[in-house]
Amino acid sequence: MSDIRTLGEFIVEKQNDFSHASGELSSLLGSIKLAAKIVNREINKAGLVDITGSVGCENVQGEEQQKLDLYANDKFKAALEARDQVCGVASEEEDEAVAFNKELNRNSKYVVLMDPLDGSSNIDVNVSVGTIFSIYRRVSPVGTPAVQEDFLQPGNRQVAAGYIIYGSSTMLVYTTGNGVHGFTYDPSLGVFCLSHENMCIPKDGRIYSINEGNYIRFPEGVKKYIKYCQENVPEDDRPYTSRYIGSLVADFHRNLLKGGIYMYPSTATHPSGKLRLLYECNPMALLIEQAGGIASDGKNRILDIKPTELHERVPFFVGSTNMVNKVEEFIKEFP
Ligand code: AHM
Ligand code: MG
Repeated sequence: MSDIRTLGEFIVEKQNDFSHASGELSSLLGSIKLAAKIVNREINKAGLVDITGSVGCENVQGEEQQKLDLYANDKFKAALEARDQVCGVASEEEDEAVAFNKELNRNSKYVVLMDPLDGSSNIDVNVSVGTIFSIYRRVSPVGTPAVQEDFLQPGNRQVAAGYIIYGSSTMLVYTTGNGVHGFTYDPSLGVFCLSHENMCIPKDGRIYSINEGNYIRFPEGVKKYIKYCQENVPEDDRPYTSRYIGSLVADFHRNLLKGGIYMYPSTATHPSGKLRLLYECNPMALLIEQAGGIASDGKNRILDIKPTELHERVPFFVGSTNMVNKVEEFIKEFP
C-alpha cells in the first residue's frame, strides 16, 4: 500500500528533471490527467447510453466525427484553459489552432497539440481508443496571443508528450525527455498509479502492425518488408506475428511493451499516408525515442521534419530499432 505512487506525486517528484523546470508544466500535466479521467468515465459508459452515434458533421480531414470525439475535444480544451498554463491548443478535431484569450493564458509559456480521441471508429465495437498529446514552449512572446508559429515547430522541440489508452485498463504514458513512464488508473481511488517506470522497447521485436488491406497500394519497399516478415527463416526467428487493432495508441502501446513495428506508409491513393505529423506522429516519435526505439517517415527522422501546416500527414514507421532500420533498408533499395 505504501508503495503506491500516484501520477501527481511522481510529477512533483520528477519536476527537477524537466529541462524547463517549473511548476507550470506539472500543473499542465495535471490538467491532462483531469480531462483524461472525465473522458475515461464517458467512454466506459459508451455502451450504456446512446452517445456513440455520429453527430453527422465532418472534421477537417473529411472524416465523420462521432460524439465522443467532440466531447473529448471540449473536455481537454476546457481543462487546459482553466489552469492558465497554456496559451493555445491545436486539435485534430479543429480546423484552426485556438488561442486562449484570458490574460493569464496569454501570459503562459506552453501550447498543446492533441488528438483528443484517436481511433474513435473503434468505440462502437468496444475496442481500445486513446488520447495523444504534445507540449511545446511557445515561440511568440509571453503576454501576446498564441500564433500559428507556436504550433508549427518540429517534434524535436517538444518538452513533453504522451497518450492515454482507454483499454482493458486505462493508462497514461508520458515523457518529459527523461524516460517514459506509465500509470494505470484505479477507478475506485480515482488516481493514476505508477505501474511502468522507465519503459523501454526491446531493440528487436516479432510483431508487425499494418493495415494489409492496403497492400497492393503500398510502395514496393514496404511490400518487400511485409514479405520479409512473413518468410519462414528459423535461424532469423521468423515469421513474425501480425497484429493490427486499427487504434494507433493501442497498437503502439502493445509494441512498446513487447517489441514490434507499427507502419502507416504512403499509398498510391494517399501519398502522405493517413496519420498527422503534429497530433499523432510527433508525440509518438518522442515517446519511442525516449523508450529506445525509432520513428521514421521511411527515410527521415520524424522529429526533424519541419511542419508547414497544422493538419499535414506523413508516412509513419515506429517501433523497435532493428525493425524500423530494416524497413528503411527495403524502402531505400526498392523506392
Ligand atoms: P483517427 O485519428 O481518425 O482515429 O485515425 C487514426 C487511426 C489510427 O488510430 C489507426 O492506426 C489508423 O487510423 C487506422 O486506419 P486504417 O483504418 O486506415 O487502417
Ligand atoms: Mg487520430
